[in-house]
Amino acid sequence: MKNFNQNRRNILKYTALFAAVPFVNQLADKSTLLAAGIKKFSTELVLNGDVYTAAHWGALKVSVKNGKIVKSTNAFSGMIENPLQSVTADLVDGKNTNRIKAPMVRKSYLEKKANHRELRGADEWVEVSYDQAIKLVSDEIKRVRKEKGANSIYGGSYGWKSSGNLHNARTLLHRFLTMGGGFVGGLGDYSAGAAQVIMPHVVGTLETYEQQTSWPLVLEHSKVVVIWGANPMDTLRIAWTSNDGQGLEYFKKLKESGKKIIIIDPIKSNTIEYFGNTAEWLCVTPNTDVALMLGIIHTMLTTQQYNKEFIETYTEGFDKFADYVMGKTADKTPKSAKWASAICGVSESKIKELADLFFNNRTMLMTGYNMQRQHHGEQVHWMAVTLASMIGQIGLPGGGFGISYHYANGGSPTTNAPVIGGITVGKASGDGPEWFNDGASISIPVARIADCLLNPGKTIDYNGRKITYPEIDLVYWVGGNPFVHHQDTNLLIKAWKKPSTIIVNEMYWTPTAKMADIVFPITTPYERNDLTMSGDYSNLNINPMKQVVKALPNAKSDYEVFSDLAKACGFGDQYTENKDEMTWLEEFYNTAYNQAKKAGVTLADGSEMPDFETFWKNNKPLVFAPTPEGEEFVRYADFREDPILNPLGTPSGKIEIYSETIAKMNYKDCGAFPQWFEPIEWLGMKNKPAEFALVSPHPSLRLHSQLSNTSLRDQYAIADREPIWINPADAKAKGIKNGDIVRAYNQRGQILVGAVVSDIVPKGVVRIYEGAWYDPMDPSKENTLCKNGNANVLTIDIPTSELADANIANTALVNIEKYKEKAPQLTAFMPPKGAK
Ligand SMILES: Nc1nc2c(c(=O)[nH]1)N[C@H]1C(S)=C(S)[C@@H](COP(=O)(O)OP(=O)(O)OC[C@H]3O[C@@H](n4cnc5c(=O)[nH]c(N)nc54)[C@H](O)[C@@H]3O)O[C@H]1N2
Ligand SMILES: Nc1nc2c(c(=O)[nH]1)N[C@H]1C(S)=C(S)[C@@H](COP(=O)(O)OP(=O)(O)OC[C@H]3O[C@@H](n4cnc5c(=O)[nH]c(N)nc54)[C@H](O)[C@@H]3O)O[C@H]1N2
Ligand SMILES: [Mo]
Repeated sequence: MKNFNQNRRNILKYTALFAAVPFVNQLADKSTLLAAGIKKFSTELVLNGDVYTAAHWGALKVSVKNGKIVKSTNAFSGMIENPLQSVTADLVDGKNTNRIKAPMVRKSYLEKKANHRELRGADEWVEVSYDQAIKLVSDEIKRVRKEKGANSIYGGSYGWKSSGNLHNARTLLHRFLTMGGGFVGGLGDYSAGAAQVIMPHVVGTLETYEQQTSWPLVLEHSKVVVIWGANPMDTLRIAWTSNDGQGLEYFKKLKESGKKIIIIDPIKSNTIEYFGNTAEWLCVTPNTDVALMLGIIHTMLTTQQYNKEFIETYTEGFDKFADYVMGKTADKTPKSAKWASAICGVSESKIKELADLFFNNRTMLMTGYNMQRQHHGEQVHWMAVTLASMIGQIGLPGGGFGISYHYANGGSPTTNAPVIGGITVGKASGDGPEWFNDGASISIPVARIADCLLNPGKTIDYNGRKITYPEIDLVYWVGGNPFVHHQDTNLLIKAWKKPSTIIVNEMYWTPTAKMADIVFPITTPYERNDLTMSGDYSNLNINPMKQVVKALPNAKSDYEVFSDLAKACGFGDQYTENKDEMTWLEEFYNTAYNQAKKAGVTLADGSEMPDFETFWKNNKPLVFAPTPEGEEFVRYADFREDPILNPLGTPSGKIEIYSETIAKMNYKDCGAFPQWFEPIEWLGMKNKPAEFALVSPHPSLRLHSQLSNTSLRDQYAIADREPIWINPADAKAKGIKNGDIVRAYNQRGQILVGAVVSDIVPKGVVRIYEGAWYDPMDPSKENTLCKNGNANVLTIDIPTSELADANIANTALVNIEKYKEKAPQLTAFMPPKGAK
């Protein structure tokens, strides 16, 4: 799902660098940890000692005593603390871990009851043998494929799974479904679904997952840094491959730099708390950043303080956009600072001040993704690029815009590391850009899943083309948690009743596992061997992911499950290529090893990259050094230098402030240039359906729903529920006190949450982090209360626009009231009926 700018990487020469390496710290424990009696690629477990592995939250050193995990820390010392790294033991077997202990099937499904679909989530479960489960699933997949075709099997299976280049759950599923004859896949992602579709029209690349102007240059050259709708001190705790930890270190340096730092966010985020008086917080009304940007742009136009030369040389169609800004188009409304202020809540004088500040100083606009996970989310980054174009510093060191500084350590200089291999889908046949290509026969935008299940045959618009929903009869989900991540849970429950069969591979009894018909118990990453790189943009490390503890008796890796399913379907050898776990890992490693040998790449300390046997035996991450090119990388420098020789990948080769391509699509909810559209629900609307704006950002002490079932929850749960942050004035008006249980509700559903009364949220706004495990009070009833506080019970399941069809998780209004009934017992972390 995420693919990083390989082109950019490839043009960076493999240069060995022996100079000082920033933030490449020493291994926490230098002693080489040898398990007793290592043979070639020994997979014998360390019963007492330290084992190195890695997760989304970074390279880990896990201490084991008598075969049990006793401690887990960063593999490197001296890094900013990341609490997510401390709970490995809980993930294997803690108080709330809630592991799936055996293959299980829902009773009425097993008994082939006619109404069995109605009972999803409310049924009893029955344990079956592994062989029985394999037969049941393979027979059913064969049946559905034969009777209804490949396009009735949904394998989009969106989700963050675990790190690791072999035990890559989603790719393993796709490999199985591709080799079996095809499936329906998912387009795009939940993270940046709107930005990644609009940006190629505007700047010719995805932009969202690409290397940013390097941090050393930002620290050296930027005078003003704007952290716009981003909360990097929380979101940089994780990365798609594995976190290299550098982003947090760079933001710390930024804090200490004395630069002018502005953070624009409706909520006083942990990043704003962290920056304290070294930054200025601008509190903006949720969903109104486009208006704020327009106010700044209008000011620049009226004062004529904008870079006309840049606009002329490097952009397309500014005039048409300027007419809109000045009120010369149909709406006849100048988007003045005054106009903007009335919408976004930032004062007129502040808006004017920003226009002046940005134009007269080297300014870096660092935007997050939240603002585009909103209705008309396409407009935000398009407008930000337009604003940056008027400032005119795109392509200069420390100037312009950056969409990924807050995510996966964008801006950490790229190293000379060779890249390890990974499991692939096999023969793929998609028609999108490479990273969309998951081997699917056809694909639907990921966030349209409920709409697709409910409306087979419906045709939707998507980025200039039409997609007709197939009729899905079987869903196979691995490595994702749609009953937490998808908007409007109650609608998803209805949609989920449509297919004949739903299969889920999971480690835990998550809400999604509970909503399945058949579940396979999966090993945690600490119960299998793997490899991963860290630093999605830096490629700083190659990490061994050594098995830390013995696997639960019935748990299998996704690889084993799909290998056995492939065998049962008659293509086992093709699936496994007759390789076992360690053979694959050796092959993946050797891809990198051979590259390193060929290019003369060494490790950061100048030593040779070890062969696989030595690497595995040594049991520690390899560290590579940034290249000079990586450290001096300026995004769009080549385009700025020569826009004719180095045009962008847009039709005009320039930054498209006006897009003829989009104009031709004729969409009512995405025009030919960026503009302000009123969101479907927001605080400034007439006849509000509910009182408060709900902001549901990413949790600081979890990765979405992952780590919910660990002791970290003790640090944030209020009255055993997900917290809701409420402004003191609002709490007072509703008679809600700190620690009270609150019912948050709207026309879509209702949830219980625990009150945190705090002025970090402004009046009229409440915050509930995404990621709480959905926990229905009575799963047999419609619109039942979620006892644990999953924000998505309240969010809206419509697309951003016909262009990107991305989710709008962060556009919703809700009501709140003190919950006066007896607090129901939480069951989110308990197995369902029939399961141990
Ligand atoms: N309201 C609201 N909703 C949102 C968002 C928001 O901002 N607000 N953000 C959205 C975004 S950006 C995202 S990316 C999504 C995230 O949504 P998800 O990616 O679905 O969230 P995770 O909690 O990471 O779910 C991963 C699941 O995979 C399981 N898993 C981990 N490793 C393995 C493995 O090896 N094998 C198998 N079989 N399973 C494994 C985990 O136990 C977990 O249940 O949420 C979206 N939803
Ligand atoms: N610890 C941790 N880190 C993560 C994740 C996680 O679950 N936990 N998830 C990862 C993933 S998959 C993704 S996609 C990224 C998500 O990265 P983002 O989407 O950037 O993260 P969010 O937390 O959703 O939002 C960032 C900030 O935007 C603010 N915000 C909300 N609404 C508005 C608005 O209308 N205007 C403005 N200006 N600001 C607004 C929020 O209050 C929050 O402080 O994070 C990644 N990092
Ligand atoms: Mo995401």
